[in-house]
Amino acid sequence: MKTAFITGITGQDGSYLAEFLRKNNYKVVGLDINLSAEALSNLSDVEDQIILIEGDLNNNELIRHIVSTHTPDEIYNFASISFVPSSWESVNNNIDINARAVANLLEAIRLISPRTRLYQASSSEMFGNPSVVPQDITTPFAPRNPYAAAKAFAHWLIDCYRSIYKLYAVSGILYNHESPRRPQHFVSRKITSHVAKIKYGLTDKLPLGNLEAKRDWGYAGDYIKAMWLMLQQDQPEDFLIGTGKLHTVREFCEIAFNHVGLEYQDFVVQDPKYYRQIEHYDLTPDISRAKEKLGWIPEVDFPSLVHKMVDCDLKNLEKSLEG
Ligand code: F7E
Repeated sequence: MKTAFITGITGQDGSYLAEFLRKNNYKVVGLDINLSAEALSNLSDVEDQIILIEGDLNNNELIRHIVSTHTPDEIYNFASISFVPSSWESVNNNIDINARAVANLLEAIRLISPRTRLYQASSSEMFGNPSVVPQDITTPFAPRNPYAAAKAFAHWLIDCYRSIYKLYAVSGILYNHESPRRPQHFVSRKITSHVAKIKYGLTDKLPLGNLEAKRDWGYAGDYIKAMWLMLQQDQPEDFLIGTGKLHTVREFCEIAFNHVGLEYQDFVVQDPKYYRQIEHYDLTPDISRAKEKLGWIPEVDFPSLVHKMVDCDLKNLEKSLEG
């Protein structure tokens, strides 16, 4: 039985991966800063099958203790401050969690368990507003916010440890990946949760920022398989993971509202508060390497993703209204 250690286990990616690894007979150890009942809701199907530890990824002593106690075969580092606009309000926190903690994790592996394989959650945000479309593994990074800058630091550190210490450490450069478990401040879930509330008459407005902003949105449940595959290769390598297709926020709204028989134009209002200082329009990857080397392809297409999220928000709301 293999052992995996997942940081940020209660989040969207952590919880889907925990379910996937349990199905594949892994022993799963998970860390999160908050293990309240609400925070654990994503893990309800596997909570009693995993070892949960409440703590901070920046607690170096704790991380070393976990690595030496469990000597995991695989570590997946998802713990992160991931909302881009707020990275300007907490620059030091961003550096602590998204950069410094990765250094601590790498040192723990190097000193205690060098055979442990590490997956680091890198981000398409590291490319900034790229002139090369689609991006590939040779596209230069040009971070445009503290989140992306900290992620780029961690990304290069992984690269250094891989080449100097020969650790099996890799970064997945992931594009936006969504699901019913996405927190509601991200635009995808903000839209689908509002569609459900509007359908049930609980609100009649959805305030949004730039409707022409484009993203490459995929399904998180697909992407965790790519992460796992990245740790099962003969040689450690980084990969870009996305769908290769761009859609606007406007298209997202159109599909989500149409799914419940409504028109987005009747409810969406534009609020300057949600505009970004710098917007990226062309973030989409060339996924041919992932297809060829990992045998990975995204299975859920864009309309199905939006429908899945709306359906789940409708169901949850029905349940809470009944209760
Ligand atoms: O914004 C536009 C906004 O906040 C998507 C994180 O996982 O993916 C995510 O970062 C787009 C942007 O995600 C609203 O301007 C319009 O263009 O859902 P988001 P993100 O910033 O792309 C990357 C890959 C990560 O690594 C991050 O950790 O939607 N937009 N109106 C809006 N966005 C929000 N949040 N709210 C709006 O009202």
